[in-house]
Amino acid sequence: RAILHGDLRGEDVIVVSNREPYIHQYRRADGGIEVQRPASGLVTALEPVMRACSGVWIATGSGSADRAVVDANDRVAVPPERPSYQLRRIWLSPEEEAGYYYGFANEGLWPLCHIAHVRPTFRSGDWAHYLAANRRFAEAVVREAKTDDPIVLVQDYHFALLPRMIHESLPDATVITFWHIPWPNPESFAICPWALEILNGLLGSNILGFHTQFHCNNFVDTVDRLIEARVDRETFTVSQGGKLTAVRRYPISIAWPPVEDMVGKPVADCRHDVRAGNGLPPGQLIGIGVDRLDYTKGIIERFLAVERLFELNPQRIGQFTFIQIAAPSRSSIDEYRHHEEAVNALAARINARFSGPAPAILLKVEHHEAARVYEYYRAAEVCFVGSLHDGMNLVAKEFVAARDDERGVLVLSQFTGAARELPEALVVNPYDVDQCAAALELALAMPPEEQGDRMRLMRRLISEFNVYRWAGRMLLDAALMRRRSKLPDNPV
Ligand code: GDG
Repeated sequence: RAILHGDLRGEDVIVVSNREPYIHQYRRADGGIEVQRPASGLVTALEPVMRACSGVWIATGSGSADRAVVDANDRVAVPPERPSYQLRRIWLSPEEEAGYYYGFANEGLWPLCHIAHVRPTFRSGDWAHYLAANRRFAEAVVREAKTDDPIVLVQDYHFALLPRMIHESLPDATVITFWHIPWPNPESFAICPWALEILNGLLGSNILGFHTQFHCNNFVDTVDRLIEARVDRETFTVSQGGKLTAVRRYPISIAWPPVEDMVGKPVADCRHDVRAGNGLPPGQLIGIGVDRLDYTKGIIERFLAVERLFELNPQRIGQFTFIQIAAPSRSSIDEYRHHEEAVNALAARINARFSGPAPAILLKVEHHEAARVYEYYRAAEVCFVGSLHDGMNLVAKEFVAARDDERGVLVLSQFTGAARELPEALVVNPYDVDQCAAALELALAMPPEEQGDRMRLMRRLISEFNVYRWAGRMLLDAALMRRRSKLPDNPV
């Protein structure tokens, strides 16, 4: 955290993401405005960084009361309880949002980059909106920049064209782009009709970051295969028309130590309240899943594994309940609505087969406060992260951070970035229902000493490789580049 305060003091820092960190929802009866923190891994990771270094965060306005709180420049100071940076809102029309966000970003790029066997949909109308929305955010960056060489942190697949646009208007800006989702192999990526535009857009960045080396390799292979650029595999840089982009691995993480509000309630009270609040008996064994309701998260496969657990271990019926927190997400897209129906139907079918005195599966499709999510983490015997494909997955790290009692077992999909850092979890293939069921049983039967050994190793790793280090390493690399570029060309 010191790096962020120290090295960035006086720097002109701008973050751009689609999702805003605070959503002003509605005016309450007492006159105050209800503010929600969205369920988003990107926001979870970047918000503590922005609190530490201040600056401006540009994002799409999304709450019904968002317009009511901004000044004439569409800015509001946040966090609401202790303002330390500016949130600058961009207003998109329903058509722009449908084309740029739901259409190209979430029906095109999201399935293109995740191997979850959902076919991407590409429409030229969506692409036109994507291009226009990127242009609008680029204009906002130029307006918000206080100097001609700001540091701009561009976030995610919504803004693949933005780095090049910023570079054209502010050639001295340092653009650090972070791609929060996987990058597929060149054959998969090449089906996108605008693959070249996207690659050229991203290569406007000075630094392009991914969670894993595997995604960096895939990106560099894609560039090598599809466009005219010089790729240096020793230094992992791409140069195109005199512009150099460093492709680097920066595994994202969470704040450490965890925020006091999240872990302040004693584990015993969390255990009691979660069981009592859900009508479960005091000694009930609990498994927990926490995800946006998204087909890449493997919720269906997880439920099938729970069903198999009961088939193979009938003594667990009525003794074990799997609680799935599923935050509604992108529900105006057909694929997501169908997925929600399938998840509901499967939970009902398994409950009809296997509920004893307590249900087999408790599916909670609603947004929960972050402190409530942590209460569930602290109450559970096992946390099951079953993503079919995931850039990193912060739920895995949050569960570990929540367990200062050094108890609880993490079952973790091998297709998450997190599995590369947390080998002490029970690492599974989420498509292998039998293996996942066996891992669940192993977790439920694991002796406390072994739980403690595994948990301590994972906690040590996350405490060291926390989100401040993620941001700090990127910004240090950027600072080094800036210093180098300011040296005279011929210092003789
Ligand atoms: C993308 C990449 C990458 C979930 N439900 C609720 C809630 N959450 C919070 C979790 C966690 C976050 O949302 C989800 O983070 P993930 O990392 O699991 O997933 P994505 O949103 O898909 O994030 C992912 C991430 O970006 C960061 O780079 O790790 O691979 O896909 O923090 O706790 N939070 C609240 N209520 C909920 O109901 N408050």
